[in-house]
Parts: sequence; C-alpha cells; structure tokens
Amino acid sequence: MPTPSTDRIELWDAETTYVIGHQRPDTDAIASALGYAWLLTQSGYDSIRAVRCGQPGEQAQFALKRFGQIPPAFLPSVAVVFAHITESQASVSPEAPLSDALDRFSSGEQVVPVVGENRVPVGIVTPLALARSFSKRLRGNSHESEPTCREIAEKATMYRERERIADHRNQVLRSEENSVLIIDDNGLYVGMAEQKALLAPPRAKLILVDHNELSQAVTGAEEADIVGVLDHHRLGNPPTASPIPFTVDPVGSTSTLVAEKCRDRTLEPPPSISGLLLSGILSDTLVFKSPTTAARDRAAAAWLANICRLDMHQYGAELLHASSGLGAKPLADILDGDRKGYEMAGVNVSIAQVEVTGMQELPARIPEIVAAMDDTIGRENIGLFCLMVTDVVTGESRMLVRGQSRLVAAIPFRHMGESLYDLGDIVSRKKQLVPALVGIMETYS
Ligand SMILES: [Mn+2]
Repeated sequence: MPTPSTDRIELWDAETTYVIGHQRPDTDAIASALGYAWLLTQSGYDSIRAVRCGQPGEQAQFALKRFGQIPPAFLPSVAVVFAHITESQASVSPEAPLSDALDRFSSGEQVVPVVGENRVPVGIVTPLALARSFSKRLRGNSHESEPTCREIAEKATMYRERERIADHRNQVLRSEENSVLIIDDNGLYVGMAEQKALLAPPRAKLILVDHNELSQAVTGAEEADIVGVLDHHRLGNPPTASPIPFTVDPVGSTSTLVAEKCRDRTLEPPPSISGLLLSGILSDTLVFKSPTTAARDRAAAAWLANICRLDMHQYGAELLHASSGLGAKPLADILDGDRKGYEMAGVNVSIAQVEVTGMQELPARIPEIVAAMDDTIGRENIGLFCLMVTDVVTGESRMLVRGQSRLVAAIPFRHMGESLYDLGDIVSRKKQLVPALVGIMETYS
C-alpha cells in the first residue's frame, strides 16, 4: 500500500517543469499528469515533475492504491511570492558598531539589514543614514563613542515571504527604497529582496494536461509560463509568448493521448503507470459507454491492459464502483463537485453532473437537493439549473431540474415525478445534453 502523499510543495522552483491537471482532479487528470511526466523524463527531458492542484477524487485514489502509485505532490499555487526573489543577505547585529555596516557597504551591499538575536528584525542601515551619522561626528561630536547599528537603523518596509508579489508590486516600485526586508510567517528575518528583481521575477513552468483554460487551472497560472498542453476539451487557452507543443484531440481521455505517445516512441510504461493510464481512459469513457469514446481510446486501453495483464472490462467495473454512493455524499459535492455554467439565448444555465452506481439512493435525497438547487438559483441568478445523475454501470441518467417555470415546462424528456426527468441513455453533458438544451432555450426563452 502506498503511503498517502503528504508531499506538499510550499514553494515552486524555476528549474522544474510541472505537469499538472485541472482543479478537483479526476482520475484522468491524475493519470495523464503522472503518465506524461514519465514519458517526458524517459524521452530525456530534465526536471519534469507530475503534480496536482487539489485532492484527487475517490475514484482516482482507488486507482492510485490499486497500482501502488504514490500520488503526485500537491502544488497549491504557482503565483510568484517574495521568497522567489529573496536573497539571504547577511545582517549586522543591533549592538554592532556602525563601522560594521560601513564594511558591508564597501563590499557592495546597498542596504544593510539590522537583525537581533533569534532573527528579530530591527531595521535597515542605508548609505544615507550612515553619511548623516558621520557628518554629525565630523562636525564636532567626535568625542562621543561610535554609535551602534541600532541607533541609526531606520524602519524597514517588510513583506512576508509567502505574500504574492502581484499584490504589492506597485507599492514597492513606487517606494524609494532599493530593497525591502523579507520576514517569515513568524515575523523573523529571512533575507532581502531588491526592488529591481520585481520587474523580472522568475515564472513557474507548467505543462497543462486534461485542461487548457486558466479558469480550471492551478492558482496563479496566469503568472506562469505554459510550456505545453495535452488535452481533449474545447479550446479556452490563453495566448503564449512563444510557440509551445500543443495537442488537443477529440478523444475520450487525455490518458489516451499519453498512451499513444508512449506507443509511438516504443516506450512501454511500467505497470503502475500503465494501470493508471488505463484507469484514466476507463473513467472518462465510462468503460467505453460514453458517446465521447473513440476507437483510439479502445486501442490505447487494450495496449495498456495487456501491459498490466488486466481484464479491462472487469477492472473498469471495479473502478466505476469506487466512488461512494449518493447516500453518503455531502450535498455540496453533489451540486458543486462538477458543475458548469453556460449562457443559452441570454439565460444563465447551470448543469451539474454526479456519477452513481445505481439509482436506489436518489429518491431519499431529492427534497434536500431540490431545496439546495433553489438556493443556488436565487444566489447566482440562474434561469435553469439541471443536475444529471448518471449511472456509470448501466450508462443511463436521470435529471433534476429547477428554474423558471416556462423553461422547466419545455424540458424535452420524460417527466418521472416532482422535478425529476428520465434522460435514458444520455451520459455526456458536453456532447448530448447541452446541444439538446440549446435547442429548447432558443425556442422558449
Ligand atoms: Mn479527461
């Protein structure tokens, strides 16, 4: 059993290229990040690391355990923080004579930090303060003993090392100080950051898998360099400064694309990686039942299943059962775990989807789900709110619908009871439900 990863990256580094899936990572997002990072490393690229920007879903956790694979490390943010431009400049003690600070200036420092015992910052000594002090002494007070650094230290502008530079850039650039003092979460001295370093801070390098829109990406992605994309969703990507490897192919899963790249280069991933990629394909295609399934998904899955000597249909059924049933799922996960907003004929339409293995637990939850849908409608000014409940075993869906009565009345599916409709074998939001709703909204809104 792999130990659950507590591996959390507090500070990204500019040397590493991070391969990362979308927020609320599903099985495909986790598998394709691990698989693509493996492939790139095998292909000779240095410092490639698979990461994730959220807690893997239950099914992804099941797949990781099943194949003995440690989850990718958690990278909560790729924003640039002061720590990225901090230099660990040696300080002088508050009790040190002023000449100690003078020595630092002669060795090239622009500002000298004054730091007491246990790294408690006192202030900074600037060339100007030093000059003032000497001029005072030259003017006749030279019988006084040499002042200490504490006596001429000025108040320093301080920032915490974890603070985002973007939140303070203008303020720092406008100030007249060449350097600011950087402290840790306990207010203790860490180092100095030069004002000019703010103008060209390092940027994180990201390869996006299973998504290409910044709204779905890790926090701070707008400050990062996107150096590659491997995906199977609609385009919504930001422009890049230079050409990058960019693959978006309408197959059933990103894991399919990774598997194909491995096969093309005659690189056979180890069973732990092959098993995860297989899981990514089976999960996204609902074991080939989703209409998003392409022949390439089946071919890639067969190749991977052969590497890890698995019956893919039998394993696929196990995988789809790994998520907890509707009975135990928190209301917030049901409604917001996978919800997308659309604008159709000027109406805000929200469509959530939840996967289940059997509909038996649905009826008991309907009253509270419907009440929560109405709350959301009021809060977010939604015209129509649909919740698809998809049985991944039978490949059928039901749908709860709330919203404006003239829109609800136009829903073109069999009405089963209060707010409940039978969608039959519809399982794909993007390929089946959205086009059907766009049609009725244009007529009735
Ligand atoms: Mn996917």
